Amino acid sequence: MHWNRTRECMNVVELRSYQLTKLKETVDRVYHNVASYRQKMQERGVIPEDINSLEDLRLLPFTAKQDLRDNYPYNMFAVPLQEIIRIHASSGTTGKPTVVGYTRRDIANWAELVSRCLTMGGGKRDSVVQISYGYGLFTGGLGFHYGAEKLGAVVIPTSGGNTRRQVMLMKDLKTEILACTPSYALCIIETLEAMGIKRDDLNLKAGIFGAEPWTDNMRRELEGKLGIKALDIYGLSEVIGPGVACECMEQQGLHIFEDFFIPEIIDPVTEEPLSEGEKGELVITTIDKEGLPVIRYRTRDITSLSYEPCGCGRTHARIGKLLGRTDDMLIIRGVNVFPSQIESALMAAGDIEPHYLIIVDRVNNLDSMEVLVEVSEKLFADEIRKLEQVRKKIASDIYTTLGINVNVKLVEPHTIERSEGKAKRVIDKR
Ligand code: DLL
Repeated sequence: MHWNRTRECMNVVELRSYQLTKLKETVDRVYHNVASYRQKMQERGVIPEDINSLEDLRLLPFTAKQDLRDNYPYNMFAVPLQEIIRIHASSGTTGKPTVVGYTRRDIANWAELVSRCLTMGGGKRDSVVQISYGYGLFTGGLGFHYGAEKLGAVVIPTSGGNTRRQVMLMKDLKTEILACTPSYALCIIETLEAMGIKRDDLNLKAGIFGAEPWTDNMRRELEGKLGIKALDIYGLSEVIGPGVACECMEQQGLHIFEDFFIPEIIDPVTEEPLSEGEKGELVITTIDKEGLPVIRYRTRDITSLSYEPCGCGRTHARIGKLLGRTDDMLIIRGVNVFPSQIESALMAAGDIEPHYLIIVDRVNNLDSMEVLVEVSEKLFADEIRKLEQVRKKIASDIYTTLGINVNVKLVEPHTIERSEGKAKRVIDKR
């Protein structure tokens, strides 16, 4: 099933030529309409006429979140404000948020992209879609909303939170597709259990989970507990929001919609391009955006690219499941660790609940990592010896996969804070 076969299954030669045409238009537009792009290009001695092949993309300067901050709020918009009909903002942890703007056409294109993602999850005109991503400045809720409406689905805009009510509606209204963060899906699962609702009492078929890293092991947990196919969706506000890339039913990586975005993978330190399959920082150029086009935007997200044909028939390249953000990478006694790697090791250990918290500190000038993990009610009631065995096994599994010693602490069920949106899994006290 495809939402837009012409575009999603485009012959690759045609796709490249289409991309080049759109890239040239975009570069020309930002050069003339956005002072900071013009200035950066001038510093590099590049003019729009220099872009004559897709490889010429490399001549262009990178764009970083800092550029958006420096031009806060509107200076990177490529159209006058009268053409902007929507603003979203990404939740910066410090300082001002990053403000992004959409024209009417951008909103329509975004809906097209999210409709494609929902279709990947089996969504159809008569599907009941519950949107439990937060509505508001965050792009998750409204991004999904317009996509699901465009699909023609029955849209239930519950937003995040009020989980018991959320679950009641899910059951009564026979929700088939659930859209939320994977950590909120965990919270929903717990609430289902607390309310005595079994997965067979529900009508759920698929979950479209994203906005934060999650592992294949977590996927198995969510699929098993909800009896669904769980698909990964990726996106970021600066590029458009959810719908930059999404998994199809093959679950072998996320198709990045190449008729709208050109992906590159670079070494985050040297900024040199990496080849297919190599892990590095994802860089995205938008080629069909009016309000806020971005040129070689450094996402800080770590993944790899694959141009192998996919069983689903879509011709768009795929990015691997995201490992995490460069800024979330922890350096523990010289070893680079992503929280997702800890998640993988934990979930493989068995006997634990999928709720954990990583605490990093410096003790006597040495980095220390403590991992708090909830154990099942059953195990918690067990004898200390059994608990100690589980604890040791987890620590040794983490040592085997990551080569670092961590202090694993088993905690009582329901003691780690639950999340309705993006989970905060790391506390770095250093
Ligand atoms: O999180 C957009 C979104 C909403 C995506 C709903 C998917 C579903 P921001 O708040 O700007 O936008 O955060 C973007 O979140 O750079 C990644 O670091 C992270 N992220 C998003 N999707 C995934 C994913 C939305 N599937 C930042 N896997 C991105 C891992 C993800 N990380």
